[in-house]
Amino acid sequence: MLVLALDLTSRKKALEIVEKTKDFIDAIKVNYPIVLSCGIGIVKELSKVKPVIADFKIADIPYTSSLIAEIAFKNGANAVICHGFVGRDVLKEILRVAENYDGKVYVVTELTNDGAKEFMKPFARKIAEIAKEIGCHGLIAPATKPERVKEVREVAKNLEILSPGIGVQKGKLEEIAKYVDGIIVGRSIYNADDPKKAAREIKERFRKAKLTS
Ligand code: BMP
Repeated sequence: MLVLALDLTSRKKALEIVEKTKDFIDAIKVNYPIVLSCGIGIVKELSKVKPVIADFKIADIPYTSSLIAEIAFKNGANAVICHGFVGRDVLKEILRVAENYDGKVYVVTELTNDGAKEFMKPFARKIAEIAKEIGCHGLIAPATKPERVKEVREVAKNLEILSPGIGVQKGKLEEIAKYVDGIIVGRSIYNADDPKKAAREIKERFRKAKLTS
């Protein structure tokens, strides 16, 4: 699975990129840049082309988190991404909303950036355990830290794992492929001279890496 991280602020450019890459991507991940620039309506628009993962990294009290999830699903998102460090009451509330829409909930265990080791790393394993225990659908784990993805896979068992950080952030696709179900890629695709070719090549690299791992 190749998820396109569509962190663009222009609706026109975003739709162009999706049109060019749609044969090679399996889902579109939207984050604050596109939704704050183009409005929540962009989710419905994109969902007509591919399933949309609303990456709002929800991290609030249960009530507010449930409102955010509700807005995402009501507007056509297939899945939401939330932070795990907020604890199980928040995750359960988001799951409750997701069930009403047959939607999925992905939980971030630890971010790809270096600074994540300061606070997130010590809790990543526990977050994965809780997400699994309460029935979340998947986890987001960092391609920049293959040993962390390996550990998350051990805990997650059959839970879906999506991994961002390939390309500009120098994540190690070949090393993480065997542990993950999908990769999330943004700039290496939408900033490429030929986004279609870039998406095709990354998808092929991932497929090969999975086959040989
Ligand atoms: P890029 O391939 O351009 O680096 O984009 C990565 C995408 O994945 C961005 O949307 C970013 O917000 C997201 N992401 C990440 O990079 N690291 C994480 O740990 C979690 C993310 O969701």
